Amino acid sequence: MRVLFIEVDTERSWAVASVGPAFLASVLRQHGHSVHFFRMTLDHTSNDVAEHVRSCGAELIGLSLTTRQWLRARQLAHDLREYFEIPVVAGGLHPTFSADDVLQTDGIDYACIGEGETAMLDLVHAIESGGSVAGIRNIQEKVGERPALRPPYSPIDSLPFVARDHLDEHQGVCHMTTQRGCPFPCTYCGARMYNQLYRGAETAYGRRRSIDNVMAELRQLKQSGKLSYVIFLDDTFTIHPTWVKEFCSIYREEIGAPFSLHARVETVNQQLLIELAGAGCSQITYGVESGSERIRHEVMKRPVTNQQFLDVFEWTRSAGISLTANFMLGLPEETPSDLQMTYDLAEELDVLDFGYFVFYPYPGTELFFLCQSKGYLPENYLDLPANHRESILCLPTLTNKVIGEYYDKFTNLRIKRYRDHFGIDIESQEFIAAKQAQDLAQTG
Ligand code: B12
Ligand code: SF4
Repeated sequence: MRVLFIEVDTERSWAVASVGPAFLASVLRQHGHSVHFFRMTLDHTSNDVAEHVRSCGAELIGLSLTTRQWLRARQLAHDLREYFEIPVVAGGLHPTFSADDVLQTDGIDYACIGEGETAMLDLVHAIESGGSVAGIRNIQEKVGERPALRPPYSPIDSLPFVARDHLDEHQGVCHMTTQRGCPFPCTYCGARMYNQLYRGAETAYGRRRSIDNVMAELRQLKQSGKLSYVIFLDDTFTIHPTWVKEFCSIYREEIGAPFSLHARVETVNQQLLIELAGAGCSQITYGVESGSERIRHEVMKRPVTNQQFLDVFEWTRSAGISLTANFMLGLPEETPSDLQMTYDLAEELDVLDFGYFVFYPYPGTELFFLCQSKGYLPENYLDLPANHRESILCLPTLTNKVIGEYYDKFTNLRIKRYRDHFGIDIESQEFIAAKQAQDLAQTG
């Protein structure tokens, strides 16, 4: 069967493309299906996408969706249905946790809940053979019950390497994932909700590829001459210190290309950072999120102190690794004085590269349910665009005006940092916004 995955862009600079379809594509190809990819950039209209659907002869369309992609994807699915009767399946974080809403849209026929590799294969076989889709685990139909879930894919090493033609990779910058799942309980995080989804399944959702398997993929990339930098997209690369140490020593010997990763301060120590730096780690992104220990501990379930951030940032710098820090503004129960603490911590951490985002309650997360139960979440939340600068919430402790003021303070801090470090004046807010998004797209 000819399957087309469409990536729906919502910002110019998020340019990696979803990793999920890149896994699905390689599994489908292994089974003889032909898989195509189309990126709907901000300049494309639904008509342009329809042209592509026609020219590639798609028989099934796959959409991979985070919540931010939902509004544009909903319109696209609706428009495509005006032209074709080609079945459309939506998967990814958003359909997983909002399947009923997603399936109410004209033009979306199926939602995939959770992991999609074998579910998509079964769906393709059913459609191709004219068989019934009912009863395919993980696939929810428009009308019908929530499907049973198959256990998380195991062993994870038996998955084929990702189809790299689905990723936007240039000049030898390659994206890698070495694991699925993150064990931490952060209440704002969409990713950790997979652990909840699969609670009680016969295989735990958290799985890490073996070092041999990851190295085999890296060697293949190196041999093809297409490897100059590796971006590890894993949620928290550093959760298994023994794995990481062993990986570092093999990577250093055999690959040696610089790489970046995401970590949590609780999962690193000075020695591990030195080993990572020795293997080529050139950049680490840490989520700081809030400078208020009350908000971090009580609202976000991140029991870490500000001093831990200061120590780890110092160790990271002294290991020679550059830092990116991410902050959130506008959390439930946050007050202006909490926001001030976040700003103060950002100043104290003295990071050149940082991202700052207004909190958005992703469906399925603990904070989503909290916002809903406390009446902070408007009923039409799925019709409201997620925006980095404004909250969709009605918070009793913060107004959008105050959140916006702090957002601007962060922007100004960024301008000041650039002026201090590079001696250049980057006054334009557009430049800052574009740089911020671009950096995050590079680092995930
Ligand atoms: C890598 C990454 C990125 C990359 C690539 C994006 C991508 N979509 O893959 C980049 C850097 C571009 C990125 C950007 C952003 N990201 Co991001 N990102 C991730 C991260 C860390 C890993 C994704 C990944 O590789 N997963 C591995 C694959 C294999 O898993 P998967 O995507 O879930 O796919 C499986 C199933 O869902 C299913 N499936 C997926 N798609 C489809 C499609 C079909 C048709 C089917 C049948 C099945 C199916 O099958 C797949 C294989 O089993 C996740 C965290 C996470 N662990 O999910 C956050 C995450 C997806 N990002 C998130 C966010 C918020 C963003 C940003 C908005 C960041 C921001 N600062 O605000 C931007 C904008 C992205 C956008 N377009 O909306 C949130 C999304 C929450 C939500 N509910 O929407 C997450 C969950 C992080 C979090 N902690 O909450 N991100
Ligand atoms: S550490 Fe990161 S990926 Fe893990 S649960 Fe917390 S926010 Fe999510």
